[in-house]
Amino acid sequence: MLVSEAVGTALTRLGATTVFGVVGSGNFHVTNALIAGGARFVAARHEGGAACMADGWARVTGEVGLLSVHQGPGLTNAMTGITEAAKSRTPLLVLAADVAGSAVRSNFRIDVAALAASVGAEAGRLHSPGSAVADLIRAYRTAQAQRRTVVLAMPLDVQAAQCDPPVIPPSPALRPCPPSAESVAELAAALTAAQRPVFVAGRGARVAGARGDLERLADACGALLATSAAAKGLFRGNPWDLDVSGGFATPLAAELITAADLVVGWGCSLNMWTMRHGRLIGPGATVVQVDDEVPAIGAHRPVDLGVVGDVALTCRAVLAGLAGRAGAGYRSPGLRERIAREGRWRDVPYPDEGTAGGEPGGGADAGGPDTGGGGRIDPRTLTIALDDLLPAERMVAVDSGNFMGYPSMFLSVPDASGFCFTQAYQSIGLGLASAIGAALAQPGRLPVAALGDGGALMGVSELETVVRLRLPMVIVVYDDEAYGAEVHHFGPGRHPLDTVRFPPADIAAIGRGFGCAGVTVRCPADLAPVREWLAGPRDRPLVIDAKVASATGSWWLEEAFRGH
Ligand SMILES: Cc1ncc(C[n+]2csc(CCOP(=O)(O)OP(=O)(O)O)c2C)c(N)n1
Ligand SMILES: [Mg+2]
Repeated sequence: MLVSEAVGTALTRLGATTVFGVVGSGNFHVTNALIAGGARFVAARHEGGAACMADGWARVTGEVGLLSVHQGPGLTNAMTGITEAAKSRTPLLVLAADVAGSAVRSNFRIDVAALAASVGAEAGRLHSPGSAVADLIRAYRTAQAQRRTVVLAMPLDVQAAQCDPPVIPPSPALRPCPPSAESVAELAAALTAAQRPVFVAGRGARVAGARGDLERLADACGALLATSAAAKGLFRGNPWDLDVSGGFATPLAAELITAADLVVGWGCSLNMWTMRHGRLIGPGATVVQVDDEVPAIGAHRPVDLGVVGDVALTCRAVLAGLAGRAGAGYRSPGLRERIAREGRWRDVPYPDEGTAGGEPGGGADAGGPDTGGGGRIDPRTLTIALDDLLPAERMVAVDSGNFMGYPSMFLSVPDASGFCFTQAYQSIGLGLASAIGAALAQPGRLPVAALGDGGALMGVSELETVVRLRLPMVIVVYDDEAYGAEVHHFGPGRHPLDTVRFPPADIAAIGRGFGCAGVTVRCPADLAPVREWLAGPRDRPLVIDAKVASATGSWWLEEAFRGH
């Protein structure tokens, strides 16, 4: 058989079910072999979108995402999405066609391995027809077992050569690593001594499926629970859940985390975002980090105790080691009541900065231009109203920009698999495509893509994909007619802002042009068509062009610029 067929066949035998991509001559045969083997191919309109879809899908399913691209520009177009995946430790395999080694004058020639390495992805290659299947299996298992993004170069001459039908050697199940007995004893002692312990769980806790174990241990020592933004939703429904720690933390969460005498990061890097550059760690607080990878420990913050081990296994071992010695810790009936009262952003009072307009905006199917009289809705009021309107079973994906805290803080999610937060590379324009991948991974949930107008227009080509796939997606665009992040960052310095401001764009009409329903929202009353759309049949996506008030920058933005 041809190597291209063997690669597709081997991938489906390895467990591949879904592949995202844009097909050109170089990945045509491999992609078709995948389909012939039973995989679903999802065509994107731009490789950057395809990469983000595969990333979003892999984050939510926990399985290896597959991306199939043409040689040269197919890969370079995908690089921003691949970088986000690599920095997020998404298990992703990129099937990257490449020119033959001898094609030194080919227009498509690039250094694939150097490109992959430069963004933190692993580089693999089909070295020869005889080794191709082994090269593929190695790349797939690296992505799977080490949660890495692997770019596999597939030279055209190797793909076109003959090879034996693939044989997949069995791979032994890998068990998570338990912590050492000494580490367990030290952490149990720290928890026993602590009066105000707080657990901050990150992506590693989510990947380990450790919610139940963390909750049991927290119950035993009276710890409060919080997550990094990437793990938002992990403790949803727990009465001691403070939600996200970091720039998006509520005033109550920030107060309680700062007052902790013990902070334990569970599969969480405790980075500048999660810990507000360390300001969420009170003076004298003991910091512990539990991670199954040695390099992660202390990488962002000095820690007093590092525990190398799987999060769930560590929880269980420490719980057994506590043997009822710990006290009530941070918990009291009064505090529980306070968390219930003040624990969500929507419970925090704010002055509504919406501006009154004349006419309401156009209805969902008005079809005409926005008729609004210039009013603008407060993004908090908008998001709280959407939180009330949208079904609780939702899948929220957020793009980057000044707006991004509003959906992250005011939209609740059912669990950590209901939130897709692609901010490891801080790129704008990824949100819509990652929402598509996440939506395909969670077909029972209402997908919600929350975008800025800048990111929405940057990634707009995938609106056609949302329509073509008939995804019942709500795409809410926080439209301030600007690169708001830059406006609010540089505005106070009285710099010229013409480069980062734009004339009004009728994004609802753009959505209708793609085949979506479109509604312009300038005040809460304009949301009535959203209710109608939700009533059904939801046979096409809904674009909400929310003309948002933006007199002031968001309060988390300052934190973001500290990170530059
Ligand atoms: C690919 C990319 N280009 C440029 C930037 C710099 N940048 C960060 S936020 C931002 C503005 C985004 O505008 P928009 O999507 O409208 O969101 P807003 O900040 O207005 O809420 C820009 C240009 C970036 N992060 N990524
Ligand atoms: Mg904007």
